[in-house]
Amino acid sequence: MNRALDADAIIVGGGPSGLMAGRDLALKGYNVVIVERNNYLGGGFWMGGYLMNIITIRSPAHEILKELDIPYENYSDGLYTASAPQACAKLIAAACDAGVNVLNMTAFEDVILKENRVSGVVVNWSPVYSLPPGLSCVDPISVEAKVVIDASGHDAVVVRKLENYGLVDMKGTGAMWVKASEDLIVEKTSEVYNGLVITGMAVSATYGLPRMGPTFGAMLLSGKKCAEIAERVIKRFERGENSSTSL
Ligand code: 48F
Repeated sequence: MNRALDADAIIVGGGPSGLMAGRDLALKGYNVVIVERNNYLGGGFWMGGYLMNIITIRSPAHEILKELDIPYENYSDGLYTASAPQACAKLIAAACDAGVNVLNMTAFEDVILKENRVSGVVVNWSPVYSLPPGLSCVDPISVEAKVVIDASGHDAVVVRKLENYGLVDMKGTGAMWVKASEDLIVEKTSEVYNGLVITGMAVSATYGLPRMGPTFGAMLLSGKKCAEIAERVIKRFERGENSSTSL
């Protein structure tokens, strides 16, 4: 908990994109905290589509499978398959081995906004939200960081908060088109508001990109790109510079 209160990066959501981003940032030496509302990490990475245990990965994301020592098979030209539980378990282990801190059973509730910059998050213990009103008067806590990452999947909870405040325009995910969606998610992974970087399906929900189904290469590639962008945001913060980025 103490390390969580001194974070360089706070990642909301411990699915594949958040784990990938966290692992790469932690390997660079940053203090990373993943805030996850469930008691387990992995998000939608534990299963392929329609209750299948196989996930698909398109080239060039299979290079990340190699990097994480995840076994895979070549299904057809440029298309690879892997065991979902094995891939998910290995990615979680890689993030933890790299030094990522995890606050599980912890739900994102709000952002800290200072001088038009997302400067941290307000979180609470997840079960508080299911308690009867008379028992639920538990105040949340706020945790500051040099960068906040929205990796909360389709819900894009951090971006949605900024939309509620009238600060960004969130489009919501569009209809299915797997290939276009994968490429666009990686391309649009970015700092959408000063101090806030988005990755994974949160990118799709923010920009109105097509849905994609049980294919995960873009989640891993987006997480990697997110870590690079987040590092630039951290360095900018440490230099005392601000930015006026917005959607
Ligand atoms: O949904 P999730 O796996 O997001 P992702 O990393 O990957 C998407 C794929 O799994 C799949 C897909 C691609 O084929 O479409 O769905 O973009 O992981 C999101 C994580 O965020 C957590 C949630 O429990 C999950 O583990 N999360 C969502 N809302 C909150 C949250 C919240 N308010 N506070 C904390 N964690």
